Amino acid sequence: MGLMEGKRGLIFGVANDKRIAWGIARQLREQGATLGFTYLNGAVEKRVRPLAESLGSDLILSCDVASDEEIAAVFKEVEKQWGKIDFIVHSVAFADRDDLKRPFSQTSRTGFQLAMDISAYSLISITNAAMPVLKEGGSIVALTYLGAIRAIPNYNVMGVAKAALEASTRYLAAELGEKNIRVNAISAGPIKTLAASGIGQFKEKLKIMDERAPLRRTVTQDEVGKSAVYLLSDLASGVTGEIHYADAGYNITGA
Ligand code: NAD
Ligand code: 0WE
Repeated sequence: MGLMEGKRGLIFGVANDKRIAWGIARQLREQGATLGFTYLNGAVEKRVRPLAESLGSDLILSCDVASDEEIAAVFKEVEKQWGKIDFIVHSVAFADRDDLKRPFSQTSRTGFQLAMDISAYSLISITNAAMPVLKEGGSIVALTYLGAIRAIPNYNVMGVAKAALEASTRYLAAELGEKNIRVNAISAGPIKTLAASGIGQFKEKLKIMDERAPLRRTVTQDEVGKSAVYLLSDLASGVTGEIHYADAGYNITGA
């Protein structure tokens, strides 16, 4: 019997089959979870719908996490269709591309606000809106990156947003523990096929990581997915407020 048998949950941030959220979805499904998906907009929907359906999902909803109204509408619909849920995956991040290139000190006020809003505040808003459907407790997992705690070249304003996301994970965990809601984050190592691969010398960095990380390689989407299964399942029933490194050990040696 699967570790997630009888559990239902929602995944924010599947855009295509290369993404971390998709590795997580696959692993959750393999363990018997029933999945719902949200997508950013119509352009993304075209790719997400067939993927979601291939995992037997029929709850596929539009949600721009910049909008509290859209987030509320998602959980209204979830309540209508499912009544309650057991887990949520937050796999959403966005910063202005220029802010991942120019010197960090030149980050604009609006660029800072955008990165913070989409990449960090959205976890708080989603958690708050989910409270009515997390009736019997639950588990929430967000995706973060080492740039939250180290100054990684070019990660810039995203690092600041991830620091806020990690702190939010701890504050939410502290508050919601009494309702048996656990909140954790997975700090994933850099993954080869990503939107950010266009960013300065990323390929070269990945190669160096392959040589220096303890496992002498990068992690895969499915390995991050297996960590998510652990944190979302009853295996981690005593774990909350944790930043879990699924990164082939890269955080301990640097790369
Ligand atoms: P990705 O760019 O595909 O993921 C970002 C997702 O956020 C996309 O699905 C996009 O549609 C969605 N999104 C952006 N703005 C949105 C909005 N306003 N409303 C709703 N959705 C919105 O790339 P990914 O690499 O799979 O990243 C997923 C998560 O993992 C992110 O939080 C990222 O920071 C984190 N992460 C990625 C890596 C990596 O190397 N790829 C490493 C560590 C952590
Ligand atoms: O969190 C991320 C990237 C998230 C991201 C990616 C983009 C590209 C497209 C946020 N906003 C945007 N905006 C866009 O317009 N990662 C952990 C992957 C990543 O991004 C980097 C990295 C790594 C690793 C950027 C610079 C240096 C390293």
